Amino acid sequence: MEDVESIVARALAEFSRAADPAALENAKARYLGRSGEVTALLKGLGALAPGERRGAGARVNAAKEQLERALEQRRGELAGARLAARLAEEALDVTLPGRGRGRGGVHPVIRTWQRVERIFRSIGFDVADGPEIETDWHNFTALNQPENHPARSMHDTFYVELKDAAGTPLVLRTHTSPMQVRYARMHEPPIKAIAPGRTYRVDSDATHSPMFHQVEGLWIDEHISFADLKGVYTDFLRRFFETDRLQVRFRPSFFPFTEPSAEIDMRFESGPLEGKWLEISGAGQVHPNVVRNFGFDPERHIGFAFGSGLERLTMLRYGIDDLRLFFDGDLRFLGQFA
Ligand code: 2U9
Repeated sequence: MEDVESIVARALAEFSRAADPAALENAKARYLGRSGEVTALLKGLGALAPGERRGAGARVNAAKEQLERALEQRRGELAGARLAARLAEEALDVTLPGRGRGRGGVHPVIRTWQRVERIFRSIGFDVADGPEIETDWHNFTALNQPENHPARSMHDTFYVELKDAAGTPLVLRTHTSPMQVRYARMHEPPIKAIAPGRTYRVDSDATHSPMFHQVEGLWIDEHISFADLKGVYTDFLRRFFETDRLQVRFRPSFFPFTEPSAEIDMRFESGPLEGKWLEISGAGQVHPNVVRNFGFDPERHIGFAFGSGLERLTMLRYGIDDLRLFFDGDLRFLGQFA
């Protein structure tokens, strides 16, 4: 039978070869486990003659203790090696400079909004502000939009579950005009104001978003004409697009809140869009019924109004060809305006 010393030598060699805790525990089982080699020696002591038993017992027990100490030591070494590997892998260089906070930027449509406000303020226009959830009266009735007008349908307008004092459902404003109505009813002519803001319509495709931005202008006075409207709007466009080489034309049109009404087109005389007439706005003389709803006498006060889409102005200014880019939140696009 193999002597205790050589079993111990084999066990010690296996313990030190074990590269991970699982291999070490397997090696332990082979020697100190229930059917391990050292355990077998201990079990075999009973079969020895009483004279030999004491000496053999002492040797086997000493071997068992030696192996247990070696096992503990190797467990410690493997745990230490594992910790060292993790520390190396997850090392942090605390001397590196911090990443800092990302710098945000103003959304391109909001840049346009701010730019439009600045230009109109500089030519004497005030800026009106008002609620996005509106009464039916301010959004439609005051603007000469009759009861059966298709814009009032649920297909075109978002209704909310709240109602006004008369029990009529409130709407998400479909244009910024109700702000102009509120402003006009709180001021006396002459009135010069723009109303920029978010507006909502049940519409969603490549060229329409259910939420979009408008800016409307309103000018009410005693002796003004289409010439004043054209002069102000042309001046605005030239400053907005930073070029005097830009032409403006009016084409007849129809809106319930203006009479007569016009579409405003513009044409660049140079640049990538040179020579092409582009629709940019709607406009007109404020309808006498609307002037009456302001509380003014249409025989005395005459008003001009225009309305433009802020997304459209932004797309033409920066050469953007897809409306959806404004609403996707893609930083590769938005970062260009930071
Ligand atoms: C009041 C009275 C009249 C504003 C006007 C338009 C014509 C117009 C559209 C342009 C693109 C809206 O953003 S858009 O889809 N607007 O065509 N807006 S006249 O007329 C008003 C406004 C307020 C009290």
